Amino acid sequence: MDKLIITSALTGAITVPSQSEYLPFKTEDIIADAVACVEAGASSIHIHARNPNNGAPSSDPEIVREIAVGIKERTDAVVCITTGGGMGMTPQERLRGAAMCKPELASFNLGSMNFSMHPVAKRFNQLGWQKDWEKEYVEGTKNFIFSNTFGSMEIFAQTMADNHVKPEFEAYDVGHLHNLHFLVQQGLVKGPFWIQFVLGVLGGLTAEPQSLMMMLETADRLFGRENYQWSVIGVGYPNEFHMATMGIIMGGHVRVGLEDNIFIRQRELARNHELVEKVVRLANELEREIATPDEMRAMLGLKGLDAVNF
Ligand code: KMH
Ligand code: ZN
Repeated sequence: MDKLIITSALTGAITVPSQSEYLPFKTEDIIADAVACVEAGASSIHIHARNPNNGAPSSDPEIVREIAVGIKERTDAVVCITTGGGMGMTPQERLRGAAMCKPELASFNLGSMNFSMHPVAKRFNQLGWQKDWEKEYVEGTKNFIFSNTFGSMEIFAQTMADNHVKPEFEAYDVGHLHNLHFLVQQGLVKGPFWIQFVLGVLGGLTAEPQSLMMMLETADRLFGRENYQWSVIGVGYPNEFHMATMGIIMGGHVRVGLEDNIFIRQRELARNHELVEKVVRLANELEREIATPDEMRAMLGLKGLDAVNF
């Protein structure tokens, strides 16, 4: 098996500060978490911008750039910039950071879907919210459609190609793989593909072994096993570590981070680097070696840090 690529998704746009005191949202805290995760064994860092004053998700490309620069100054990690953004952002807003920074990787979401975390609101309506924007934001996800139409996917594909950014394809359901197949047929994207299976979102496929197997069988049939590499996210706890274990034993790769899960074990909040350390421990036990950033670059054919614009 190839060495294991571990991606750390530090903050995202779904987890809110009330959920965890460890969620980084100040630019320097996001960078510090990235450094700690790379030291722990992550070779790739998935970034979103946050308003450094109140922690709200932001699409400000200058903040994205500051984060990317800070990570590059202190690590040799592969930076993957989100184009998924957060609730209420247009596709054009979501693309700004990646278009400006021209990173080695950017996320490319493969279809529209419900994407909700509204059940979380109940707990904080009792406990109280830390930030004034959180209640409306979290409750608002009940009616949120994460929009990735064929029209916007065409723009994402074109923008990434123009800026020499390799897409990290985010597939939340089996139909998303068929959407990717359609984009291939249209000549909008070509392999070999780097696919992230995102399992456990409320609105997408569950984080169960059967779901992952169905995704893999479909991807094998559509693209051929030799034409893609995959990583898996289990959203929530213990999903993150169940899916990580499957990624480790099946020759896939793994993403963890507070964007997707806030717990290191039952009822115990995690720091970002602790999630990476736990995956490294699992991989050690299962005798799978960990990839360095440069080994990841070689495996995925990435353009290298010299070719980014940050
Ligand atoms: N928040 C994750 C479930 C993106 O940034 O483009 C998916 C994600 C999407 O990371
Ligand atoms: Zn993300």
